[in-house]
Amino acid sequence: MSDQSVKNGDSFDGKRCGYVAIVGRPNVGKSTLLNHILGMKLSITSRKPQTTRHQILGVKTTGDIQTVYVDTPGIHQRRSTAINKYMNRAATSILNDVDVILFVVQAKQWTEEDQAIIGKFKSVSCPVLLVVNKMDMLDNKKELLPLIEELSSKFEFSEIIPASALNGINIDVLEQKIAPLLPENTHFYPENQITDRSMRFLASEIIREKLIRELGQELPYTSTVNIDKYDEDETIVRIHATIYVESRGQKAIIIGKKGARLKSIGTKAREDISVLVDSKVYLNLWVKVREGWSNDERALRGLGYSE
Ligand SMILES: Nc1nc2c(ncn2[C@@H]2O[C@H](COP(=O)(O)OP(=O)(O)OP(=O)(O)O)[C@@H](O)[C@H]2O)c(=O)[nH]1
Ligand SMILES: [Mg+2]
Repeated sequence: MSDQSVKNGDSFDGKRCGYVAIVGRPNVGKSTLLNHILGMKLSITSRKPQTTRHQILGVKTTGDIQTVYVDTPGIHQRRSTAINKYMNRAATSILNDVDVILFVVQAKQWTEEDQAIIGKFKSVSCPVLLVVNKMDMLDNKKELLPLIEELSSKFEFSEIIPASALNGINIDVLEQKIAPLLPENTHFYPENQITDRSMRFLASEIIREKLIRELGQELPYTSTVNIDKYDEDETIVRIHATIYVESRGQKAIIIGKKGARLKSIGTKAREDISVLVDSKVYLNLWVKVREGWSNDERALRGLGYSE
């Protein structure tokens, strides 16, 4: 990524542009943070850990400053199935390729997984900013100073910023700290471009979000969504999508009594996709069983999990 930052002259007319990785363990609020910064729902979020599965770029251009955020899957230490490995790789592979790292943690919930991620920063040369998220959950604001002191002993962070991604607390401060750390550069993306991902991809993510939210703990972790067909004309976007699960039991759970669950997932997904594409949407959803896909490298690639 940084090879794009090669100077092509002496002056960039005050323009800055660079990559900012958003990393951390699952469920700390990385995607919520990106969405708040962009002022739109680009990256899916949920109460369930390991919601984000792929890197996703969110581009924000304000005057001379263009910041290219990279939301990543939560780095975890769970059982090492192929999909878990894929997600960890998607998160850690970019650490040496960005200009700034935002390390997101949850206030007062430092874990071994956080500690393990710190280990990965030893070999990076760019600044690491610590975002202590979910500050709104602290009972007493007096807890803040000792907390920051404790966290500052863990690594040489360039900044420690207490924030709430959900309520937008201190996010403007965070953005102000990032801007001067970006290299002088021409902008990589047109001013109005928000992501590198296709509508097709974003639609599949929205369906996955509704699945996660609708099923909560019941959701088989091993489910994924494939867009089989995506057609648009002036009046409507038509999408045919398949939810893949690993057993007939999982399929029955998702479909629900008389198809009620699948219908609800479909309705909610259609509403969100419609906002995103700014058009009427027809969504046809299927559920299919594909045994062992989450631990099968070839099946994973077929379902879009490729680097
Ligand atoms: N109270 C509170 N909740 C938050 C805050 N930020 C995020 N959350 C909630 O935390 C949960 C996880 O948020 P996500 O943004 O999906 O977390 P993530 O780090 O992207 O998670 P993965 O993609 O699974 O790694 C959601 O239920 C969010 O609403 C915050 O500042 N305060
Ligand atoms: Mg996420």
